[in-house]
Amino acid sequence: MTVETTTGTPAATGSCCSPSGSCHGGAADVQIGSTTVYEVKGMTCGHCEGAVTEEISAIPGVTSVKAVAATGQVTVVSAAPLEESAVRAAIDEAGYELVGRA
Ligand SMILES: [Cu+2]
Repeated sequence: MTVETTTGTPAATGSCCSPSGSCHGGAADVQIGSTTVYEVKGMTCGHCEGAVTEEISAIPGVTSVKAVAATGQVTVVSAAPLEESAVRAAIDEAGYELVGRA
């Protein structure tokens, strides 16, 4: 077997996002959308989580909702920052109370 000696392999130092080889200009705003954690009062079980999740999911621009009754925290991912009044209204509609941002 003949060993093919490759001198100066480009891949050794030319990593795509290495400090020297900037391919994205080091932009920090790669992640699209915003994530906000809200504190909700009154959730006690999975049903509560589901009710809150359903109402908040109905807000335009919301892409992901994760409600946790144990902590009372609801993580909302949206394409753009949400109006807190809209979130409050949705939580109120579900039958719970928005305490504020966690
Ligand atoms: Cu419940």
